[in-house]
Amino acid sequence: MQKIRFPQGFTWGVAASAYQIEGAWNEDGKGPCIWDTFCHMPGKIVNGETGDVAIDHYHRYKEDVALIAGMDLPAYRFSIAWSRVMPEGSGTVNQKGLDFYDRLVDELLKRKIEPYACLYHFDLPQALQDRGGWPERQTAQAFADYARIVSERLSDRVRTIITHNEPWVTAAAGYFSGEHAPGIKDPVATFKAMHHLLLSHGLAAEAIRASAKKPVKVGIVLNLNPIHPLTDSKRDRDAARRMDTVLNRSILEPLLLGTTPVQEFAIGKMLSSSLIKPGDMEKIRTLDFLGVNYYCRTVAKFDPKFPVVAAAQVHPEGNEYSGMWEIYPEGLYEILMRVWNDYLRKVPQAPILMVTENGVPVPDGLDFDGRVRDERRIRYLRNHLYQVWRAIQDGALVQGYFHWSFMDNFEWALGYGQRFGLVYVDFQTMKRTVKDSGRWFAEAVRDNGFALEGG
Ligand code: IFM
Repeated sequence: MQKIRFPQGFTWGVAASAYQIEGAWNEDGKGPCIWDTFCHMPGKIVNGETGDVAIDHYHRYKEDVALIAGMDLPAYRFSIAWSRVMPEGSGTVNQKGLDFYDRLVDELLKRKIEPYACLYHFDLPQALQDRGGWPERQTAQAFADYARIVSERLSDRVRTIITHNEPWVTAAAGYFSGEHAPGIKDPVATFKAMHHLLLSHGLAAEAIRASAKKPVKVGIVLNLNPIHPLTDSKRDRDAARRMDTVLNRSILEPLLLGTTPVQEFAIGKMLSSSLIKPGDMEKIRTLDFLGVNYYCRTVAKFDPKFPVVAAAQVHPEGNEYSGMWEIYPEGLYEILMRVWNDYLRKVPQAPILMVTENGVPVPDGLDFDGRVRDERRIRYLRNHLYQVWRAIQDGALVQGYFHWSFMDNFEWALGYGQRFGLVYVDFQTMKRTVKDSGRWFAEAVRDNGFALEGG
């Protein structure tokens, strides 16, 4: 039986985000965010569900931190709700909102859990959306002001501050497909939003570093997928290449190389001269930490119906799927190697590279004895962690892995139906139960590895 071990000092953790777990949507001075508005609109979310209460983490954070500690997990990635800290998105600071994150960080540190704080996980203050949202350049400046306020309060204790979680999803799902808040479907707005999200990263990084009380690593977390053509035809290969440009290169290149491939598309060419101001690209190219969120690959075929990319995602028969996506562990190896070889190896000071999300929705339930036997998630974990380990063996300096998610929670437009947690949550009583996968993961963390057999 071969046992694999991760390098010494490898960071193990779990991840979550504010809107998906906190609840308390209008408590202690919090202002509304775009997800509050979106969920309250009929027909947007499965079963009309909302994050109003979510899993009540705002009131139960001590219990939740105790659970993380009980599983001996050394790191926790959480996000801060901008509209809790600044109800209007700019201007007045809500001390009670900041106090919550202060208490959360103290509780984590008390239990020797390293906090990784993310400033933005899809939840723009509604007041800023009312002024145009991410397609407006001023939102990037507002974000930098907010980043400074958080940094002034938390940087004496938080050593890694992440500006954005999945800016590509913020732009594409929020402004292109409209599946996410604010529910807009406009390719021009999407391109603008994408640039301002990246710019806001650069401006925030500057603000954080200038205000930090102690050295802090500033990073970003990206959703990256390998894109595979459905067939070997030139049309499908070109379609996959275009999708790769939009999905992966248009984010990686500005952040790591200071260039952008958006001019490869007519709309990008048309917009970029007015959108990208002198100095923007230099500001964007700044990273101490790069997180990769990996869930699946994308299989693409030529389809002229789709604007911009003329490519569509397909789901070939015979592959393995979860409630949301294809399960394809090898893709994690592929994307890590690509990020390492094509980008990080080429930059003079490579940022720290970690997997910051990876997980699977499984329709878990409590068995008669109160246990959750989620074997499918254990298999998923084993197979994906093996690919992380392989990437490390092949030279990619991957320094950590955070599982998504710690607890079952609100899965955006899909509501509470998709359970991603290592911890089962009864959404009526809010009782938390560590699943079998949670125990398996805790054991792997304690051992810094696991036996390959049984995968
Ligand atoms: O739940 C989300 C998370 O908010 C961002 N990354 C993907 C997860 C699963 O969809």
